[in-house]
Parts: sequence; C-alpha cells; structure tokens
Amino acid sequence: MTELKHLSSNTSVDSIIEVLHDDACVIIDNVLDSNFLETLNNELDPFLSHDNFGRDEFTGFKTKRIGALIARSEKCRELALDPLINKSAKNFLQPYCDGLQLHFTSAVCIGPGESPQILHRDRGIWGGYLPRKVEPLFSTIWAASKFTKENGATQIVPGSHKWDKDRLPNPDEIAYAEMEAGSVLIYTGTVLHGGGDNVTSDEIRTGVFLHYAVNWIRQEENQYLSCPPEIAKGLSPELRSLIGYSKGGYVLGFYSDPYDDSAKHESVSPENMFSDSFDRFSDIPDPKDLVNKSIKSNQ
Ligand SMILES: O=C(O)CCC(=O)C(=O)O
Ligand SMILES: [Fe+2]
Repeated sequence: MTELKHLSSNTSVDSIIEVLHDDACVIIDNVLDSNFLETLNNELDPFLSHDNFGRDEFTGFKTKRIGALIARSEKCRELALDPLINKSAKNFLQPYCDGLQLHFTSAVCIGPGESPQILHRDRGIWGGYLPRKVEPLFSTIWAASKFTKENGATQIVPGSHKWDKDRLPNPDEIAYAEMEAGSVLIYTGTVLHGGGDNVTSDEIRTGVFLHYAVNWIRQEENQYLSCPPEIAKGLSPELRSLIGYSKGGYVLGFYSDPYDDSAKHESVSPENMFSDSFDRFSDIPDPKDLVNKSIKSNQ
C-alpha cells in the first residue's frame, strides 16, 4: 500500500518542494494547536449548521461545503497567509507566473455514509485547455478534524502527476491522507485525488481547503463576490492582494471606478480602492521588454 510522505512542522520550503516534485503531495504534521482549531471550528460551525449537502455524486450527497472563508473566518485569513505555505507556493509555482492568487476557499465536511469521490485532477476545472507542462495549482487541505481512512481522509495517488492522463491507479497505489487535526495536506493541480468514503456512523471529517493558483488564470471561487469590497477593506493589504484585489503583472486585473469623473481611479490596480499608495506594477515597463515577454519560448 502506498503511503504519503510526512514532514514535521519545522520543515523547510526546499523539503516541501522536493517531495512535491516527486509525489505531488505531502503532509505537514501538527502545525496548528488545539486553541487555534477550537476557534477555527467555532467560526465555521454557524455556516455548517444548515443542510447544504452536495447536489451530485462529485460534490457528495452526504458532504457539506461552504465557501467565502476569507469573509467568514478570521482563522482562515491567518491560514491563507501562513508564511511557510505562501513561500512554498510561490517557489513551487514560480516557473509559471510572476505572482499567486488565492483561488478557492472551502470547508468540506464528509458525513457518515458518504461514498468515495471519483479520482480527478483539480486542473480539470479549466476544461483541459491548459498545456500539461504548466502546473497551475498549489493546494492545501487543513485538517480541522482528524482525518482517518474510515471517516473520509482524502484519497491521493502519489506520483500520478507524471502519469499518462488515462492511466488509473491500482488500489495499492492509492494513499489516504490520514492526519491529526491541525496537520495540512499539500497537493498540486495535476495529482489524482478525491474525497474518501466515510464508513463511520457518527464522525464528520472537516477539511479547510485553501488553493493557490498562478495569478493569470480565472479563479475557481469568485473572490470579488465571496469577499466584496466592503468586507475586503477590513483585510490586511497583503491578504486583499492575495485574494485578487491587485494586478497580476502590468495590466491584468486593472479597474476603473465608474463613479470617478476626476480620472483619479482610471485604469489602476484594485489596490487603489483601499489606499493610494499601493500599485506594485505602476512603474511603466520598457515597451520592448513587455513585447519580448509575451511569448516565453518558441516551443
Ligand atoms: O474532500 C476531499 O478530501 C477532496 C475533495 C476534492 O478533491 C474536490 O472536491 O475537488
Ligand atoms: Fe479535488
């Protein structure tokens, strides 16, 4: 039976990247303490008290999902900015982009009786149009409760990011992300995985999913609606920028204030909605450089 590799909470960015290149998945053990977890679960509970189960086999008829975690939970804001995760995500995705964005937030609670989710690659959300050589995602699942094989621990196939797209795993090639509450599973957009089945009678498996993507691609969760400007204005500039209130490169994601007739907020970074002093890409680049960068290579 294949096992997932585990690293300790004092691990380094380099160790994480090394395992990701080999396996496309790794667990970091016991990162969060019990106080953090208690507050996190208390923040999520009110939104999970409704019967909002999945609508199909993929989302799971016995699985609850809630989004908008940046707007709804202080602790999720902290998790989104976790320094080791952010440094690792930047380093890992750096061959494909000049910055990151938070792409998806969700608490996923797999309830008793749930069947296994079909194994899939999360990059499929873009319909298969992305060239295989581009890795668009660095994803995390924070265990808000203990993950066991019995209660729905994520199934994952280490190394399957290198497989032919139609190859399916033998049962002994599927690992289970068994981990203590407070640990975190990191995986990429190209590794095969899926929620596990929950054969317990009374355990709910809760994971907090925070996925990071290259900054030039459409986000899975629309952060501008899930965390609208009136809420975003209360966030740190760093978090606001991470969820998308910033530009990706020279022009990507600029906005113009439709009510501004002074042209002060004309074609500027969304960072200017909250402060005049933020526009990381406001320097005018050398036009020749801009044109040169428009295609990376001839292949
Ligand atoms: O719940 C899980 O462990 C995995 C869920 C998942 O992979 C998905 O919904 O895309
Ligand atoms: Fe998935």
